Amino acid sequence: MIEINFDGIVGPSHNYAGLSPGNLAASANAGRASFPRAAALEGIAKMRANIALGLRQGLLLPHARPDHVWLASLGTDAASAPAWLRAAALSASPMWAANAATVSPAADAGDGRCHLTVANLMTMPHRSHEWPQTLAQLRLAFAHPAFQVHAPVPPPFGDEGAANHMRLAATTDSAGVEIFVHGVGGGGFPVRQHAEAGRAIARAHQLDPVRTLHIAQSEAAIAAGAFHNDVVAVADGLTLFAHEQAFAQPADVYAELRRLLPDVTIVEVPAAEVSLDDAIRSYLFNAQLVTLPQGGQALILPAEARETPAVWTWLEKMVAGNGPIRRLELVDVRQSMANGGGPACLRLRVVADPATIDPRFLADDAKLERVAHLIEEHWPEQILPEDLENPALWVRLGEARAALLKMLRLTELV
Ligand code: SUG
Repeated sequence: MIEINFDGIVGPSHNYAGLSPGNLAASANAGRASFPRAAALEGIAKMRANIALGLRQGLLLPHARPDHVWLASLGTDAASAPAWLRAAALSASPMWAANAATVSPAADAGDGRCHLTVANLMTMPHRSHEWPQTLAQLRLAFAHPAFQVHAPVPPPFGDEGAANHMRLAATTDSAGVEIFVHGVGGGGFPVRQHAEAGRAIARAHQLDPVRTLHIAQSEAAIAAGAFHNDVVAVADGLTLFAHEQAFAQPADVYAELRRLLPDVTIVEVPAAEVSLDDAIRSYLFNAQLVTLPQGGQALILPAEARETPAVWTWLEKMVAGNGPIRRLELVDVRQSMANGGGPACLRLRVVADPATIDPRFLADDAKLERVAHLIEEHWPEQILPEDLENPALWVRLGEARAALLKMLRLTELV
């Protein structure tokens, strides 16, 4: 069993329509020109850098955009829909694979299978129509009996997938502690993860209630723009890396973790050294915290972490110390960052035997190089807000995705 990071390939419609209230980066960049080709190539470069570190890499595919099926279900189409609805049907948001599903490794589940529940993403209209296409992909990729793929939790219980879920475990094969993090208040911004959704998923995944925590995110974090827990905390192995203001009751959370996992290391970043605003601006906690094959943990950080002085000072001090995180790797995912999605948003972690996964969803350098060439040929260089109204763009988006599906022999996803 190993951890495989499935990254969402950035779709050809990547644009800045400002569709996510509470997501400060996306709101600040609304109306700007986007660069889908560069965005997708940044994502490919991140995947290749992770492979170079010895990590296993998988892929998830962009969705059909505009989503004609969704628009039809609303009694409209791309030509006659109001502008905001058209933009919602064109969003490339499925790139943020951390929001695709919640994953419980086999070692945690009563039936010894790896469980995945596709996220309903119901709070934001542009994300609420992702799940049917995500579910189709997960059912293909994880068709082996080692997995069980579940349909989403029904409304009104909002679920944002792995972005609000953490797991701590000594090894990939040993039973872990799973933590579901929900919002209670958002300080004027929407709360996207509902407590009842986490409880429903824990039941469906047959998790041991004794080793499952349902905890509240702090209202201050959501109000500061951390609408997903993975913007203020991340876990890997026996390490929890969190901001002091991530959770509503941090002392209780830490005490419970220390009781369940006496070897846990909690690396808490004090607000006095890194403010919540700096943490969110730099996406410090949206790093991929990974265990390297040669041992030791690394943080794969957005380049913005280095450009935020308080954050970089703190990180340098941390890696010079005796803690478990010894290595810092920077990646440039600026196009995604400008929509509020960092390195960890772009990936979904699955613990599995790679032989049980449909190989079309697994990536190596050679495949990623071919995908990069296809992106260079087919992805639009730039999208301006007014381009979203242009039927020629909609046709081009369909052709670009079709070319990718054909190359990866995934044409059943059409
Ligand atoms: O849901 N941005 C995404 C960013 C998701 C980040 N994911 C994690 N933290 N795991 C969101 O807010 C912006 C799209 C736009 O405005 O066009 C957007 O959907």
